[in-house]
Amino acid sequence: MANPMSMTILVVVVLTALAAVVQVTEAVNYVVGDTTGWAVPSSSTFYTTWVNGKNFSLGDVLEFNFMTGQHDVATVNKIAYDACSIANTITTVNTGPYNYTINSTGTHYFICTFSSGGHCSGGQKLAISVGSSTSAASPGSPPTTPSSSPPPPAGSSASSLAATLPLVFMTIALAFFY
Ligand SMILES: *[C@@H]1O[C@H](CO)[C@@H](O)[C@H](O)[C@H]1NC(C)=O
Ligand SMILES: *[C@@H]1O[C@H](CO)[C@@H](O)[C@H](O)[C@H]1NC(C)=O
Ligand SMILES: [Cu+2]
Repeated sequence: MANPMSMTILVVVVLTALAAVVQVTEAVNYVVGDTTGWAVPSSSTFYTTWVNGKNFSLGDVLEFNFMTGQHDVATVNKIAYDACSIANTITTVNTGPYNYTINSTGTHYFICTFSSGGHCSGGQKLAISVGSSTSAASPGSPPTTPSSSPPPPAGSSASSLAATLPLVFMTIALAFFY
């Protein structure tokens, strides 16, 4: 059966696996615009500045604070984001406050469609870049100079690998007993 050496290895392996799980599932809640909330800001670069220095990851939550009927949150593509076009929104949420859970990698674009895009033109627009995993180094490219092609969606494979990693560790650990 188990000798002290294999027991020690088992404990180390299990702890490593647990650490991996905790790191992957850790999610951050961001209040968009902090105390300003989701509004027409005093400076048109307000949300670009707010994004600076933040590392967004899968599972993180963006909390859009606004009064229902005064603003909305629409997801759009880069072209609509740049032009503040409200003609081709992907999704629109009219009820505030609204928690958006980040569920894909790449760049996510949000605008307010009020005043035929006037709120967006006034700076109520948000673009965030999402890396592949919590622990992995983010691409680090500033959202002020986005490339024409979005980063490859490598997130699903990375996170599924992270999820199966503890299982692999457990299998190796059990092998010491049989
Ligand atoms: C974002 O990630 C980079 C590289 O991993 C790190 O240097 C930086 O401190 C992180 N920023 C924040 C706000 O956590
Ligand atoms: C959004 O998330 C925050 C933090 O978890 C929570 O306090 C708040 O009640 C949530 N709001 C909505 C509308 O779900
Ligand atoms: Cu608005």
